[in-house]
Amino acid sequence: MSKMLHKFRGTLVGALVGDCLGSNYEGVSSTLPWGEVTDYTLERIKDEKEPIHYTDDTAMTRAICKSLTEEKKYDNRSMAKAFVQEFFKEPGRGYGAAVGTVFKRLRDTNPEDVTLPARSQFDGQGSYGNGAAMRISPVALYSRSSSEVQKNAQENALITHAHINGVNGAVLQAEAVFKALPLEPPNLNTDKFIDDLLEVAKKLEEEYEESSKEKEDGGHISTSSPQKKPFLYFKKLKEMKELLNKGETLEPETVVETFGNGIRAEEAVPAAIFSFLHKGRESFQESVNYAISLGGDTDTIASMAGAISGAYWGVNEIPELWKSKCEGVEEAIEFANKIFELKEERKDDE
Ligand code: F2R
Ligand code: MG
Ligand code: MG
Ligand code: MG
Repeated sequence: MSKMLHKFRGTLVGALVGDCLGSNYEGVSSTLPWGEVTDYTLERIKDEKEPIHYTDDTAMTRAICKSLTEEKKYDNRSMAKAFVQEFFKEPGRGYGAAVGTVFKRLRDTNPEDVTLPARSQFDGQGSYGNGAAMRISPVALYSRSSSEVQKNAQENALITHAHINGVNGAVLQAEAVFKALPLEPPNLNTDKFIDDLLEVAKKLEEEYEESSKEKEDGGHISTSSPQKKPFLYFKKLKEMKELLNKGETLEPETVVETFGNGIRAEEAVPAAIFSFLHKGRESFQESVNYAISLGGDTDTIASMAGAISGAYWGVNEIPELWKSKCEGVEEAIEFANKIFELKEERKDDE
């Protein structure tokens, strides 16, 4: 099997197992002892008779995979349709409280512009939830360049999340997966990885500040809300670089104090990238267990850390136990195969 196919499978299976295992703890208010997490993920699940179910994180990731592989191209209308279909087929997968309204409006009004329902949420602010970031890994697999990753991730996020922090979180998560794909473990240059993401964050947040100024002068802007904390992701990534260079195992409490662990994209995305850079350089398993130990939005943080770590390590480095216990692994592998083929075909168009 080609090394890259191994990594494509690692990305989607990594996102899936992170979601399934993390969902056991979603919403716990504090960090979790390491022993509690590893006892669950490495021992207690051995006794599970039923598959461990995936949640909305995976349901939406599957919808993106379906749209890409059916259309054989990135198409935002088709993405919106796939989200709506997936949601109404299984609305009980633990979706965010507000996003269902977006799907209902998309279904009932079929707007020409599929970003319209999301833009009216939260008094026109849009959602800053992590729901756009949590599903974005297939977009990173499909896209051929950083600029394509950014464009597709942004468009995709805007279907449900109009708040700039929800959108930029999705772009940064997609970029993290995209940048992990070509790396050869176990030699991870964390400074270089963060520097590349810092560059992306700086560009995104500078563009936003510029367009906000233009908006004040009557110009157009794609997201609806003001950035209350300018250069938020850029600053968090800078702090991440400093923390990582301390060269010691960081207590989850310190990490949560720095980045947060909640449902906001601005918390969950940095927490996931950090879990990969801090523990994912050791193994896939450590990365996901560490992400869960942060507490809070554990399924989503572990799913995003799992996607990046899976892109880095490849599917064979994901514990067999996890692959055997989680619902939907076979299908994730099939989607990875198809997106890999699609990308190979698109090489001819370059
Ligand atoms: N929903 C959950 N977990 C809750 C419990 C689930 C339980 N296990 C069950 O089965 O019932 N998890 C999932 O939701 C997160 C992704 O959410 P998404 O897609 O971003 O949704 P939404 O509704 O857009 O945003 C989430 C909430 O954030 C608050 N919020 C967002 N923007 C806001 C704004 N501008 N102002 C004020 N509040 C805002 C709202 O409370 C939203 O409902 C993932 O964790 C996924 O696993
Ligand atoms: Mg979930
Ligand atoms: Mg969650
Ligand atoms: Mg072709």
